[in-house]
This record gives sequence, structure tokens and C-alpha cells, in this order.
Amino acid sequence: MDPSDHASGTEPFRLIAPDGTAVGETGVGLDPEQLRELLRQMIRARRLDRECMALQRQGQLTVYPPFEGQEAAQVGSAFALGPEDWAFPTFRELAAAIVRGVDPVQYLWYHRGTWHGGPYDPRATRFGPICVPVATQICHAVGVAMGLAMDGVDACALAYFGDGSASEGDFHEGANLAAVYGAPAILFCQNNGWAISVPTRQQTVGEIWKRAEGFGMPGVRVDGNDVLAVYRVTREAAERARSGGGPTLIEALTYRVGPHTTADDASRYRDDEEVERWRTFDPIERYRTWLMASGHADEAFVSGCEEEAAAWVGEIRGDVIATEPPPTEWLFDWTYADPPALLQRQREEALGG
Ligand SMILES: Cc1ncc(C[n+]2csc(CCOP(=O)(O)OP(=O)(O)O)c2C)c(N)n1
Ligand SMILES: [Mg+2]
Repeated sequence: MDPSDHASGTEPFRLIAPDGTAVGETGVGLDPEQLRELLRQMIRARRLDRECMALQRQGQLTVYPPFEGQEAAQVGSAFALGPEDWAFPTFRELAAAIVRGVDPVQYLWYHRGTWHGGPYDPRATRFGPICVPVATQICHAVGVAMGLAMDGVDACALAYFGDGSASEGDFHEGANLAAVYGAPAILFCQNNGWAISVPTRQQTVGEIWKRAEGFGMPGVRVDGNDVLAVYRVTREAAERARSGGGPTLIEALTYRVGPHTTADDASRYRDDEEVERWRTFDPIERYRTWLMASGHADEAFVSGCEEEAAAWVGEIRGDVIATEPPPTEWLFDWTYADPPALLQRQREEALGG
């Protein structure tokens, strides 16, 4: 691997090698149906991600940040959380969102511009609002984790963030606070090599997972394209958090094969060769190979997943396009229990009443 690569340095924890062969204890406590479900969710996620790119190009979404290549990191981690646990996403966690049960049509209202910031109810699935200001959601997750502990709730809160976000003050403040208070938090960094056009090696000299020691919490580097390994380290972190063992920092090494967003031309700052090399570490292909070789799935199962995903995405597409703009009064309805006079006046003006 190129020494300047964001995945150089410490070998990550891995259970399945890029060629699909087992290199560790793959018995992670999931039954065959759950093992198949991991593949099904990754296939659905990729199909939906590609459809979102197409919807944006067709003018149906305003802007969209694709996650292709990061399916294992998102599906494996979200799958490891229990129903009472919380997850706080960035703007690139649609795969994690669907695993948590967020309605993808409601999620995509954000990218359609029909409504702002988190149109789904975050409490229903314990999945926080889409968060564009990078790293702020880390503090939200740590705050919620501290609240869960104070309320005596047997649950944890996971914050998703990227390699670039790990340079923000919010990361350091959130991580330190979580460690000092022993908060049941998981700081889950998807190191995908880039923060828009800035490579990871220009963000940090050391390895992100190693910062855990300085904060005083366990840290782990995992192969983010190995869904079983991601599942296992996240589940361990969640169990530790819920049993009073405090926070964990996880660095999942992965790669975004697409552009930063549909507003970005990645060919201006990175080589095609790098993308092609990472395509050979494809998370879905790796897991499919292992799952079939281990006898837990066959061709019929895989093609069934693909057909089901195509039909599911077709419905989402129709529902997204059919979405009417929400009523104007909603703009004024959700901030104040008792709206101040100025807002009342604006509401009357906007509604023409
Ligand atoms: C506070 C803040 N600063 C800058 C930006 C512009 N911005 C959007 S995404 C991004 C890079 C994020 O990189 P990373 O954390 O690695 O996440 P990735 O996009 O790779 O998933 C930046 C700088 C922002 N949204 N918020
Ligand atoms: Mg990044």
C-alpha cells in the first residue's frame, strides 16, 4: 500500500480479508439469518445510494453526498446497536439510517429541499437529524450519552464523523468530556481518506484511533470494509458503554469511491488509480464471497436481494418525486411553544393573514 495512504500504519482489526477468506474468528454471535441480513442491507444501501445520485442528476434532489464504498462501516456499526441506543449521523449516513429504520423518503426530503434539517422524527428510531456542520453531532451524542447515564437508561449513543471532522475542536471537546464523565458513548470515525479535497495525511500526522489513549479511553482501528469486524468492535464498544465502562473511539478505515457530493469533481484532486485500487477492497463483494463460501447464502439469495432492492428503490423514487412541498406554516411551528411577537408577525405576513 502507498505509504502516504490514509490506511497505512497500524494493521486494522479484520475478520475477512479483501478476497473474502476468513482471517479471524467469524463467529461474532449472529445467526445465519442475521448474517444474511447484513448483506441484504448493504445491497439495498448501495442500490439506494446510486438512485440518489441519479435523482440529483435528474434535478429531483438539490445536492447529495454519496457513501458508496462505506456500506460495511455504516451497516455493520448500525446493526450492532440495540433499539434503545442512539446514533448521531453526519450528512453521509443514509446506509446507517435505513438500518435504524428511518423512512428513506422522509430522509430524502432534506436533500430535495422540501424541509430543513431532519424531517424524520429522531426520537422514533433514535437516529439524530442529518448534521452538516462538521463534528457538532459528536457533542450532541456525548450529551445524550451523559443524559442516558444520568437517567439510568441502559443504552449508549454513537456519533458518526469523518477523518476531517476529527480535526475540529468539537471532536476533542466531546471526546474529553465523554472520557471524564465515563459517558456511554461510541465515537465512530469513518476515515474515508478525504475531507472534500484534503487528504487524511494533511489533517493528521498520527493515527486517529491512537488519540484514544490521550483521552483515557479504549481505541480500536478496524477495517471499515469488513462488515463483520465493524459489527464486532461496535458491539463490544456498546456493551462496554452500557455496562459502565465508558466511551470508545473507533477508527474504521474505508474509502468513498464517489465524489464528496454531487457538487464536487473529485478528479481535480485525486487519481483514478487510487479509486480503482480501493474498488478492489469493495465491502459488498468481500462479504458476499465469504457468506457464500461459508454456506450461509447462495446465488438465489443474492439475486433475490438485488431484485428486492431494485423494487424498493423504485418505490422510494416515486414517493420522493411525488412529495408536495410542506405547508408554509410548518416553518413557524416547531421552534417555540410560545412564539415571540416578531415571529407571530412574520407568520401572519407569510401566510397572508
Ligand atoms: C463547521 C464546518 N466547517 C466546514 C464545513 C464544510 N465541509 C463540509 S463536509 C467537509 C469535510 C468533512 O470531511 P470528513 O469529516 O472527513 O467527512 P466526509 O465528508 O469525508 O464523510 C467540510 C470541510 C462544514 N460543513 N462545517
Ligand atoms: Mg472523510
